[in-house]
Amino acid sequence: MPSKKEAPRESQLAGTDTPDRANTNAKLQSLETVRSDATGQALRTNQGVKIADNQNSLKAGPRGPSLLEDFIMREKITHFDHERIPERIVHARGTGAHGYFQSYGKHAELTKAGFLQDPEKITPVFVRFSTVQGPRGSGDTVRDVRGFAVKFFTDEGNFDLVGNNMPVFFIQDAIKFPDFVHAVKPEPHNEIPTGGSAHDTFWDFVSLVPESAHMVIWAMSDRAIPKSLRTMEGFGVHTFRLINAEGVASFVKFHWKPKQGVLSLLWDEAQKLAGKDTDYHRRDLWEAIETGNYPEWELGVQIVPEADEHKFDFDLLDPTKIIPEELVPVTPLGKMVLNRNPDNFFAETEQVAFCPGHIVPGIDFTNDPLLQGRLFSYTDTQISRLGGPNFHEIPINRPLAPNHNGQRDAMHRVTIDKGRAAYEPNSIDGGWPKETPPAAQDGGFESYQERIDAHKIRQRSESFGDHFSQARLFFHSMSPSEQEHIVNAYSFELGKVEREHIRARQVNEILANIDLELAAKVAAKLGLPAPKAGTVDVPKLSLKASPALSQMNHLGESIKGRKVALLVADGVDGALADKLVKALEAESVQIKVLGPTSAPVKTADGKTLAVDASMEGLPSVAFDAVWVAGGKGVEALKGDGVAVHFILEAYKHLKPVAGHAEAKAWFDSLNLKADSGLLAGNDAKAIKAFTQAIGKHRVWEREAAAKAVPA
Ligand code: HDE
Repeated sequence: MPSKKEAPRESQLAGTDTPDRANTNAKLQSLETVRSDATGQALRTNQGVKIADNQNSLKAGPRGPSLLEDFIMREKITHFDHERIPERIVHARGTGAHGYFQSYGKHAELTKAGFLQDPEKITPVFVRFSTVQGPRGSGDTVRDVRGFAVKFFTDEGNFDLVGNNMPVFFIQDAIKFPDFVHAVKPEPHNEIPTGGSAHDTFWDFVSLVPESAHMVIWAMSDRAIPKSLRTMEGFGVHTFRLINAEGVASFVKFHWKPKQGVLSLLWDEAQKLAGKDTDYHRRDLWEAIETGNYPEWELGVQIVPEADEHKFDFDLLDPTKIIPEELVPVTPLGKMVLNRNPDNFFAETEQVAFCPGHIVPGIDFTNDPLLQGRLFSYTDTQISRLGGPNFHEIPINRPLAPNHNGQRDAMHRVTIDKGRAAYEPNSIDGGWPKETPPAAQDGGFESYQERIDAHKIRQRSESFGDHFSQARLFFHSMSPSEQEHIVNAYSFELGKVEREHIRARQVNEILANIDLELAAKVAAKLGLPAPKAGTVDVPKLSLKASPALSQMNHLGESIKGRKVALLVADGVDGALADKLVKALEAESVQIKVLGPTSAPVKTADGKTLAVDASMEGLPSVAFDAVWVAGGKGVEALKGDGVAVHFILEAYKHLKPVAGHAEAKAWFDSLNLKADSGLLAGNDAKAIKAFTQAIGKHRVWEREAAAKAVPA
C-alpha cells in the first residue's frame, strides 16, 4: 500500500457494506485527493476565481457586442469545445461499476499472484461492460458480443482481464482484426447499420473466413442478446498461463459465472427495448447496485497442465476453440461483487483504459496469435483516445501499488517526480528506484521461460485448421428453443443482406458444414435451395454435446433482483396488493407498481395507492413477470388497451403472467392457454407458484402457443 507521500490515487472502494470493505475503505480513502464534491462550494473559474455572474456574458451595453476580455466566458466555452474525446474504436458503448474480488482460498499450487492467496484480502475492481459494434450512444440490447473487462487493483500492480461474454473469437490472428472490424462496423458509404451485424459487409467477410464460423454461431445465439449485464457469463477467451512460486506453469482459461443465472432476452423483446429504453442494460445494472442487489460472479479457471498441452483435438492457442467443461471442469478461485456505481461516467467509465498486457507476477501469456496482437493494440489505442502516454495517471487507471520509474514528461503529466535521476542505474538519487529480482513472493515480474526453436515465418498452424466441429458441438448442445432462435437469427440477419451470393455462400459453405438441418432451415426462410452436403470434411468429436453450453442449465441460484410489474387500477384490493409486494420483497425481487397513468390509484377501501410509473412508461419488456392486482380494478384494466397489450406482450414473451382471483376471467377472455406460468389465486400457494415460475425465467412450453399472439 503506498504511503501518503507516494502518488495519491482515488479510492476504488467508497461506500461500505462488509466489514472487510470498511477496513479497506478507510485505508483507501486516506489516499483520496481527486474525487471532488461541490456541496457548499462557491462557483469559481478553473483558476480558482469566484464567479459573480454566470448568466450574462460581458458586453458593451445590454444590447451591445460581447467583449473579448470576458475571460470567464472564454474559459467556459473553450473547455466545452473540447469536452469530447475519441470514442473507443470498438466497445464504445459501455457501462461501468466498482466492486471487489475475494479469493476463496490460497491457490498457491497454481499461481503466486498475491490476490489469489488470501481469503481475507479484498482486491478492489472496476468492471466495464460494453457492446462491440455500436457508437457511444447506441442501444444496449442490440444483437452483439458484450465486452466484460475487469481491472483488479492488486497490491502487486493492476491486472486487467479483458474478456467477452462469449468464449471464442471471430478470427485466429491479430492481423485480421482491422479487416473484421471494418466489415462489422457500419458500412462506410452511409454509416448504416448502427449497433448490429445484419448487413452485407459483415456477412461477406464471415462467409469468406470460415474460422469465424464458431464465433458467429455464438453471436446468432441467445448469448448475443443478454437479458442483463448481470446475467452474462464472462470469458478470458485466450489460454493464459498461471505460474506458481516454483515456476511451474499451467495453462488456464478464465471464466466468470454469474450467480444471477445466464439469461437472455427474446429477439422481439431486444428489438423493442432498443427503442423503448436505449439504456436498458445500463439502467438495470445501476438500479441493481443502488437497491443493494449486488451482482456477483464466480471467477474460475479450466486448468491444463503444461504436459497435457497437445492432448486435445484442437489447439489451446487457437482462440476460436473452447475447452468443453465436460473435458476440463472449471475450478472456482474466488468471487467478484459489484457494489458501487461510479460517481462520474466520463472520469471513470469513459477514461478507464484496459489492456490484456497488464498482468502481475504469477500470470503470463501464451503464444495465441490473437492475444499477442492485443498486447500491443490496447496501449496504442489509449494514446490517441486519452491523449498521450500518461493515461495510467488518470485516477481510475492508477494502480494501488506504487509506480516509480524513470518515465517522465509527455502530455498531461500529473505526478511531480522528485529527484534528479530519471534513469537507471544512477548514483545520484541513491540508485532509486531499483530493480527487484524475481522471487517466490513479492519479487519483480519475470516472463515464463518458454523454449522457442522456430523459423521466422508467416504461416497458420495446421492445428488451427478445423473451423466447424466446435460450431457443430455448440449447435448440438442447445435446447430445441435455443436452436430455433439460432435458425431465426441467421435468417433475420441474412435476410437483411442485399447480395444473394453472400447469403448463399453463408448457407452452403458455412452453415452446411456446421449442420445440414440448420442450413436447410435457414435456406428455406431465405428462399434458397437446401444444401445437400457440406463442402469440407469436418472432424468427428468424441463429445456429442456439451450441456454446459446451454443457458437452460444456468438459470441462477435465486430470483433475487428479478423484476415484477404489479398492475393496478382504481378499485384495487389494497390489502391483497400489499401482501403480494411483501412476499416478493422478501425474495429481494424488484417490484414496480404500474397504473393506467402515473397518478396514484384509489383502493377499494378508499385509500390511495402510489404507483411507480404508468404502464406506458414502463412497458412489459422491462420486466421478468407480471401480476394483476385483484379487486374491481381488474375491470378497469380489461378496458384499457395499454393494459391488454401489456398482458399479451408479457405472455408472448413467455413470462409468468399471474394475478389475484379476478384476473383469471380476464386471462381466459384473452384466450391465453393454461400453462405453468399462467396463474391466478389469492393464497400463498399462488404466490409460491409465481416465484417458482420466475425462477425458471421463461415458460418455454408456451413457445408454440405464443406464436399466435400478435407482436
Ligand atoms: Fe479488443 N480492443 N481487440 N478484444 N476489446 C479494444 O481497446 C483488439 C479482442 C475487448 O471496456 C480496444 O481500449 C485487437 C478479443 C474488450 O474499455 C482496442 C484484437 C477480446 C474491450 C482493441 C481484439 C476483446 C476491447 C478499443 C484482436 C475478448 C473494451 C478500445 C487482436 C477476449 C474494453 C480499447 C473497455 C477494446 C483491440 C480482440 C475484448 C482497439 C487488436 C479476442 C472487452 O485496442
